[in-house]
Amino acid sequence: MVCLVATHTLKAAGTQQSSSVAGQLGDMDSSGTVDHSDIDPFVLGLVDPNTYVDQYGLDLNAVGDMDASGKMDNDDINPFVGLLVPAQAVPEPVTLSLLALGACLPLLRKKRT
Ligand SMILES: [Ca+2]
Repeated sequence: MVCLVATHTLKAAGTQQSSSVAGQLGDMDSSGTVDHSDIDPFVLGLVDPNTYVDQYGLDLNAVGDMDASGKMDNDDINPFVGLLVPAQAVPEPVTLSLLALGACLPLLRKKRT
C-alpha cells in the first residue's frame, strides 16, 4: 500500500506566518479527498504554478509531487491518474487487444459466408 500522506504549508491570508498541516498527496483542492475535483487544480499547478498557489495557498510541490522527485512536473501526471483510477478499473493492453479482436470477429465471419 502506498502512503499518500504529505505535509504541505498553508499561508494565512494577510500574514507572513505559515504553518504546516498534514495533507493528502494528490488532494490538490484541499477538500480532504482525492477525486475528480482535483483534476483541474492539478492541471493548473502544472501550467500555472503561481496562480495555483494564489488560489489554493498550498505548497504545490508537497501536494503535487506524486513521484517524490522533489518537484511537481509532467512526470507526476501518470501517478496522479493512477491515484484517481484504481488499477483494477484500467484494462491492460492485452485485454484491450482481445476486446478489439473480439469486435472484429463478426466482420471476419461475415466475409467467409
Ligand atoms: Ca480533493
